[in-house]
Amino acid sequence: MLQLRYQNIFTQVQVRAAPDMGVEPESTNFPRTGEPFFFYLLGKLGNAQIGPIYLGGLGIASLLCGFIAFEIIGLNMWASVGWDPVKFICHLPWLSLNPPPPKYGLMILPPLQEGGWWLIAGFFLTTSILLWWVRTYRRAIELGMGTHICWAFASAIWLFLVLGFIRPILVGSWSEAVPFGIFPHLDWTNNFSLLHGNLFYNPFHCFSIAFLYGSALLFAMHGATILSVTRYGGDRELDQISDRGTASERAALFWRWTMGFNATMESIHRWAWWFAILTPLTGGIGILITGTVVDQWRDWAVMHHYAVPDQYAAPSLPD
Ligand code: 07D
Ligand code: 07D
Repeated sequence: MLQLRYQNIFTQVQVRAAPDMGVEPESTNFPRTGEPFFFYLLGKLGNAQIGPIYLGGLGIASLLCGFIAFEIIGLNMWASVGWDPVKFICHLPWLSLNPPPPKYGLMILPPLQEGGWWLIAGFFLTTSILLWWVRTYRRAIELGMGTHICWAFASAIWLFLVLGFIRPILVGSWSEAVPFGIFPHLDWTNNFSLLHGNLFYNPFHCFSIAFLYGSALLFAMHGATILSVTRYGGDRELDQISDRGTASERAALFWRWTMGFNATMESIHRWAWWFAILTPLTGGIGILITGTVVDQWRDWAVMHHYAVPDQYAAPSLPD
């Protein structure tokens, strides 16, 4: 038994038992579907049991809208290479479905080939994401859980809405929104920064980066800490919150020794939650104020004395 535990370094021992159906929620509008089954290799990554899954009306509506958006994007991309299947596969990362050009402003339905399809796909993608959000909220309530996960997801949706909906409306043109496409959306990101005088000088981009890096660091520290005290029962994190045991004592002591301060078994999760949430939350603020409140970030930074004015000036040549 002990040997098995150390062989499976990525997960705990896999226990073979009857599938666990989980708690029965008080009311559901659909029965849960599908017989649970076991997948050995997935058990190496997490739980080997797949299902039962509960989709419900919201889940089905969301998947349907997501599928429509995905199809519109995919078919437009395929059409853009003359319906050649080989080109479609080979060029996929570079293919794009673009928003309407600036001349159409915020027109509700410009010609389909000039951004109309982008608007329709955007509508279905946004509906799909919002419906999925409601689903997460409803499932959490149904299970008697807090709604922390839903609010974290809402923070990502905030950035998504700012990028593709709220900011384009504020500046009066869909053309400002992000295209659908793998590399095209990276080009958009680069161009956005260039057009607005280098996003690095936008303090909210700085906040977002600090929280992003901070999230990665906190996640690594927390994951590593828990794994390192698992032998003392530290992986039963909730038990350690309500009844601090030797695992949390050791973990806390480690961080007090190495950096002078320790989070608690509970507060580390609040730290992680806030860092993750603040990444897109501050990011969304940064994008929202770009081109609306501040147009050129480097100029703004020079004005506020945290950039030097002549950094990019051409060197003066001798006569
Ligand atoms: C690991 C969870 C799983 C999610 C995955 C992504 C799709 C897109 C494509 C229909 C961490 C699934 C991908 C559903 C399918 C089409 C055309 C999450 C994990 C595996 N980006 N971005 C990527 C999205 C923006 C930026 C990758 C989405 C902004 C940079 C992937 C959005 C800006 C880089 C992707 C979005 C921006 C990426 C990997 C929405 C500024 C990369 C994502 C809805 C924030 C990286 C080639 C990942 C890359 C990358 C998806 C928005 C910048 C395709 C869905 C406009 C600089 N982005 N992105 O793992 O390799 O996320 O690009 O807002 O370097 Mg992006
Ligand atoms: C995209 C939230 C939306 C996603 C949702 C999920 C599906 C389905 C399917 C799972 C990510 C939808 C889900 C559709 C999934 C399956 C199957 C969150 C998203 C709702 N930057 N930059 C950021 C850095 C530069 C630029 C944030 C670093 C340059 C722009 C982040 C560097 C230029 C924007 C960040 C760097 C530039 C950003 C994103 C370094 C380009 C944004 C945070 C080291 C040359 C975005 C304020 C996030 C933002 C953003 C990091 C450089 C441009 C912290 C580390 C100077 C235009 N950048 N960046 O959570 O918020 O994204 O900015 O150089 O819009 Mg940046």
